[in-house]
Amino acid sequence: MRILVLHGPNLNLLGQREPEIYGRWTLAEIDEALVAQAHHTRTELRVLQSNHEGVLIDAIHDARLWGQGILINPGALTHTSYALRDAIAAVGLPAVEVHLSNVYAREEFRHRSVIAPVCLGQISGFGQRSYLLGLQALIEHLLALA
Ligand code: CA2
Repeated sequence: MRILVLHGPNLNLLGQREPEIYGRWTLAEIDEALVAQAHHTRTELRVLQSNHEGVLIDAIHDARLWGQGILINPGALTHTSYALRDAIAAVGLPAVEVHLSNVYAREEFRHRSVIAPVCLGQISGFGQRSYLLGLQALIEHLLALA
């Protein structure tokens, strides 16, 4: 199985700023933990962080040719990007949305995700564990289809 893991804008700063909100793990540490977890089910991850909406959209389009699912933290694009939402809907790959922070316990503009309606589900508020829980849910979903 092959899964695309996408990290959206500013997540490259993880571990360097606002640890009280986003935790102390760097993105490289999160990716390492995801790859280790995926390994148990012989799942290959292709990981990308970008600060550019179009780069994320291109990666989603490409995943149609090689992947079975998408794990995504869209960052602030969660709340604004109909283009990212349309890309996920267009490729039709099962996607899971994850957030480090509990977006519903924060500012009101973070309470709405335009991405969530085209995902299998959303996990929010468990720090780096949100990613691991999201990956587990996605892999279990894909295995149930196989
Ligand atoms: O909680 C999450 O994972 C978010 O997707 C993070 C986004 C935010 O806009 C969403 O509402 C919730 C922000 C990512 C910025 O990451 C930073 C990391 C360290 C320092 C500053 C920003």
